[in-house]
Amino acid sequence: TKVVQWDPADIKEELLKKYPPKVARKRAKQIMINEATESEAPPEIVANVRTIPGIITMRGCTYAGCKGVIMGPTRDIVNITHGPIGCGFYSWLTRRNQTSPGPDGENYMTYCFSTDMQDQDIIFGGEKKLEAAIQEAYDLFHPKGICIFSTCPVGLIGDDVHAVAKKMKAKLGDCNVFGFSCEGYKGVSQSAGHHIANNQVFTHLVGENKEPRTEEYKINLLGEYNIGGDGFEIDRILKKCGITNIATFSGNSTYDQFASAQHADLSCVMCHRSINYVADMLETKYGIPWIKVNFIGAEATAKSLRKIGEYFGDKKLIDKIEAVIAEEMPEVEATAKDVRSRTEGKTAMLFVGGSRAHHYQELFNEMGMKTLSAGYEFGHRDDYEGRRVIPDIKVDADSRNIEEIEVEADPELYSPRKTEAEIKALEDAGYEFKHYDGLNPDMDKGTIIIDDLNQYEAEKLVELLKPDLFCAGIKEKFSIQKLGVPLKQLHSYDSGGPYAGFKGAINFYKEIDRLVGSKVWSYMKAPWQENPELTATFVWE
Ligand code: CFN
Ligand code: HCA
Repeated sequence: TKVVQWDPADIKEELLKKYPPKVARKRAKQIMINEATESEAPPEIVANVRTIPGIITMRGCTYAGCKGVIMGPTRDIVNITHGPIGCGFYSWLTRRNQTSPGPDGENYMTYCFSTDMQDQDIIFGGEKKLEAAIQEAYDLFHPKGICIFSTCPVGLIGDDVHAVAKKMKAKLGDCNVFGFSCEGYKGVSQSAGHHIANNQVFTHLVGENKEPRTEEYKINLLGEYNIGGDGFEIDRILKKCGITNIATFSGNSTYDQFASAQHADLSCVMCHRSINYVADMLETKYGIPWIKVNFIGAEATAKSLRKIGEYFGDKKLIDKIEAVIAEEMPEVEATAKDVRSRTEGKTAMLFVGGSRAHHYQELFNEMGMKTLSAGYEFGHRDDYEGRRVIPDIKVDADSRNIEEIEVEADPELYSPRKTEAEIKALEDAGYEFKHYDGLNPDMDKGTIIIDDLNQYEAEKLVELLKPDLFCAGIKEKFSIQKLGVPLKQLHSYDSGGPYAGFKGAINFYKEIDRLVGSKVWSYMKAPWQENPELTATFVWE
């Protein structure tokens, strides 16, 4: 075991040292030493702002957030990318969102639909080609829905995907066709794409299925995408407890699930970042309240189930939930105890999207591992600081303008950076807050929280703090492993998973035990690290 002595302020300084002054000033606001005391508001972190040009960011684009993340996991909608083939190709199941086609067998997820834009379409316009693509998809599959996703060139040349969708919907009659203005450049990251997808799916699909539902304990599971089969494990647990999942947004989902979401009694929000807009709109339009849940980590899973039980307040359900927890936990605890003898005290860093950098710390805690540094690619301030909302914020459900929703909330009340005393004063004045904790309050004092980490800083952090494990995505994987540190992908899970729920926790413990226990990483030396002369010998004859 190695002991690393470091002062977080020095680390921050080291990270910024190489930057030109203007860049350093900007990045300094996105690198935060977590040092809030109980009485004061935590230090502010700047998030959801443009990446400085020239920096190699870990982020993706708005199209990725809309098409790949929110709509991608729905199996019986044909998703057509209007754009050059690369955009469709790179979002073709690389996220490892799994599906089970069910008795109807309808599953279009394995296909990659694209209009394959060419020079000619850029010059003369691509609307006719898009129309033909919709017709072709309809003739081949007769799907319930066809969605169209705009890539960067679509916005630049001005193709009107909404007009084409409207025309084709009227022409086809029995197929819901709608489009998304989710051009890659539309926002600073994937996050804007989530918002656009939330608005459109709510406007065009939720509420379509009027048939009432008669099951007990009806929930929607929001922000769960069935990566590596996580959603299957959560569904197994919910079913065992007797809870009915009406609609998952959007892991292994179907058109009809979305269309029936308004029949649920409660929305359970797993990834708040990507789907909070639907949660709020379901609450405003249909009066369905939402609670925050997290099924990453066995303890977190048990806590979330109890929260659902508490909401319904029915003894039959509460008893069933306790019985399920009691049945599932022994195996989890036995595995945790076994791996802990080897993982206790090991260190990790997590830099992932907009919620996993937070959620996965639960699993590491259960293994006795410590998170030294973490951050989101595109989280907003509420994901860092926790969110406190007054439940009656007005949301314009039909809005296509992604700015409107945030502006309508009173920015003063919406601010997550209130001190405990300020919150108390507002509560005394009659405001009821719904809140949950963000990444910062859950991390230790003195840990380093970094928004929109980039390649340079990632390598520097590893060099300085020498963690036992780095968690990020495919773009980071090999550069970090070349530094001799194992990288676990927390997006695609490499080839593993599920990691959610009870069975998932067991899988994760075993996988991380293997990774941090392997000796192979200490052999990872580049030739010039073993023989420094190799770098500098050059003989001039
Ligand atoms: S599955 Fe989710 S959990 S939806 Fe979001 S913020 Fe991405 S695709 Mo990658 S793994 Fe990641 Fe989260 Fe929510 Fe995934 S942390 S970056 S846009 N994400
Ligand atoms: C996306 C999808 C992604 C990328 C993962 C990665 C995913 O952002 O477009 O960088 O490894 O989870 O598949 O986040």
